[in-house]
Amino acid sequence: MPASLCGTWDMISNVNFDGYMSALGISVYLRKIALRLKLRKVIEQQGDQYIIKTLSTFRNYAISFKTGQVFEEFTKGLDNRHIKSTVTWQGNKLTCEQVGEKKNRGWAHWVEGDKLHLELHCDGEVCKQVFKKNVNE
Ligand code: VL7
Repeated sequence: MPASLCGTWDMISNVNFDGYMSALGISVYLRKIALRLKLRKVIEQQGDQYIIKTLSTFRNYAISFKTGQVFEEFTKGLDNRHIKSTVTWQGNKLTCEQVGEKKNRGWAHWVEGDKLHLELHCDGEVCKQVFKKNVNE
């Protein structure tokens, strides 16, 4: 069993978020705002049902899904695209494939020690974010 992703996690590093956002076609204006944000992840799980919230002072975003079942995702307030997403466990990584207009789009979450890792990819761009567990929330 992989380590639980559940909890509240606060971003401590963010590499190539700008490249990832560029690949998604986000404007320079929005990218500048987004780059300053300290994102928080709140992850809840009941069996194979998950909720992942991405929180910030600027915008929030949430998805809810069951592993192994394709779902319609609308990336509201992000790049505003409709995509078909599927989340599955690949070893210790919770991975999502996001099929739509953008090629090779998806993400993977995993836990290493007391850190939550997230790799976001789109086209050839890979963004790497690391989060530290927030034990107060
Ligand atoms: C979600 C943002 C940048 C537009 C606003 C920035 C506001 C806060 O897919 C993601 O998370 C997965 C895995 O944890 C679960 O949904 C990443 C943030 C990526 C892409 C687009 C900039 C405008 C960001 C919501």
